[in-house]
Amino acid sequence: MRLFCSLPSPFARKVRALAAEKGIALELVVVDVLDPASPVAALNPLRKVPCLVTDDGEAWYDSPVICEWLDALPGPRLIPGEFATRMAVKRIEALADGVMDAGVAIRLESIYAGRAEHERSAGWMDWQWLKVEGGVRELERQLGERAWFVGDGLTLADISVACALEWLDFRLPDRAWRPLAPRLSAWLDTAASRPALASTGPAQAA
Ligand SMILES: N[C@@H](CCC(=O)N[C@@H](CS)C(=O)NCC(=O)O)C(=O)O
Repeated sequence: MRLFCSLPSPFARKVRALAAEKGIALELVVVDVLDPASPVAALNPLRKVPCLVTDDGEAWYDSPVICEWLDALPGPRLIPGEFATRMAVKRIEALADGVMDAGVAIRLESIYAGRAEHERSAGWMDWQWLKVEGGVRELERQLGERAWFVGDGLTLADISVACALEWLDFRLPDRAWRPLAPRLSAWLDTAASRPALASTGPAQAA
């Protein structure tokens, strides 16, 4: 199976970390999504990574769908089967994905080559940051004093949150989220040391 990705992408990292937890080997195909000639355009009409191409040539996107696909393969389940628990995991995943979406929007606003410097909007970036702050505060509330977001072990919820927060540290270091969420900040330092996360970290992509 081939995973079209960029190495710093937090969405692709979710998939890579979930696969690592399950012991699934993925062949990584690193692409530049902002290149109009990127091979991803022929696989995902939205021109985004990650995109998983399975051995039968089928292309799967986006990251929640790919995670479901991979989680159905043998190995520890990271998306619980029981409905209420499953939905709790999916909601945390959605919150983490929303934080990533807003963070990536800030990043693209500041680097997209098709935009002149005077076209970049500080107001738009601040609007996106409000979403990051809201998401981070809610994640802090949802975590509470627990070690895991849902239940008593690792799920896709924990992987998603760790990928979102480490990406913020990596790409948007001047916008501090940690003072907003001290418990989450401490939790991340432990969670990120897990081998599947440590081996896929954004700093390794730099
Ligand atoms: N909802 C998508 C979001 C993926 C996404 O935004 N990926 C970024 C890279 S981190 C991308 O490919 N951006 C290219 C673009 O927006 O043109 C997912 O969960 O996979």
